[in-house]
Amino acid sequence: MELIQVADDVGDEMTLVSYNGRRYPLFPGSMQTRPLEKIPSVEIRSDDIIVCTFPKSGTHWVCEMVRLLVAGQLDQDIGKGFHVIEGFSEDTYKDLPSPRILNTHLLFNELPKQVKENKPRIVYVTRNPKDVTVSYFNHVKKLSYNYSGEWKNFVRPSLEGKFDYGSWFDYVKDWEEVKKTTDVPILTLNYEDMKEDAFREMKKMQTFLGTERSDDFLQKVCDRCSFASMKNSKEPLSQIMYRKGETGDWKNWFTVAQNEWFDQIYREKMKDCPLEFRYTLK
Ligand code: PPS
Repeated sequence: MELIQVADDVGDEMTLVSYNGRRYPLFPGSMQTRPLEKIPSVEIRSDDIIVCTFPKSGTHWVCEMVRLLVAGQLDQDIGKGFHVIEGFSEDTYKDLPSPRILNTHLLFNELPKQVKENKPRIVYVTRNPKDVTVSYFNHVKKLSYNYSGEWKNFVRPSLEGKFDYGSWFDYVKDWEEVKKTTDVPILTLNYEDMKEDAFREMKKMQTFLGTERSDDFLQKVCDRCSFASMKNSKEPLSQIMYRKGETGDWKNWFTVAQNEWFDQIYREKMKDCPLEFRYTLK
C-alpha cells in the first residue's frame, strides 16, 4: 500500500492510495491501520446488510434509509459513519449489534471472503454516470485529495477510471455479471428511481429486508431522509456530503463537446450491457 500522485489531463495531481493494482482514497488513518490488506479476513455475519455503490451514487441516503427501516424508530443520529469496509479498521464496526449496516465501494470479488460463505444481504445502488462524475469532482475538490485541478481536465480521466475505485463502467458491468451468477441476495436500487418516488423504493427495501413497518412509518423515514433533512443534520461533513441532491445537475457542468464525448464512450463501453440510466426526471 503506497501513496501515489495521479494526474488529470493537464498534469494537476491528486493524492491516492495504491494497493494491489487498484486506487483508493486516503481515508483518515487508513495508512496506519492498513484496512486494505485486512479486507479479505474481515468477519461478515449472515445478518449483516451491506450497501454497495460506486462513489457518489447515494450511499449515505440509502444507508440512512436502511438504518431507520431496520431500527423501526426515528432517532437523531445520521450518516454512514465509520462502517465503510475498506475505509476504517474493522475495530470501528466489529462489535456493533446485529444487524450491522456496512457499506463499501469495493467490487464484489474484493469484498471479505465471508460474504460468499455467509451471504449477507446486499443493497446495490446505481446512479447515472454524468451526475456521479459531477458529484465526485466536487467531492475531490473539497476533501483530502490535494487536488486543485479543473472540471474540464477531470472528466475524461475520471470516466476512464484513472482515479479512486477505477471506472464507473467497469464497476456497473461487473455487478451486472455478479448478479447473474451469485447466490448472495442482492437488491438493486437506483438513485433516479429514489428521487422519483422514495416511498416506492422504500417498500422494495422493506420486502427485501423482511421488515414489517407501517406505511406511515415508511413515509416518516422518507421524510427524515429527504435531502434537506439530511443536509441540515449535525453529521460531520454534511455540508460537503449533501451538496445538491438532484438529478440533472450535470447539465450545469458538461460542455456540448464533453457530452458528445460521453455519449460516444458510453456506447463503446456499454455495448454488451443493456443497462440504461435516466439523466433527467420530469
Ligand atoms: S460517498 O462519498 O461516495 O459516500 O457519497 P454518496 O453518499 O454515495 O453520494 C453523495 C451524493 O448523494 C447525494 N445525496 C442525496 N440526494 C438526494 N437525497 C438525499 N437524501 C441524499 N443524500 C445524499 C449527495 O448530495 C451527493 O450528490 P450531489 O450530486 O453531489 O449532491
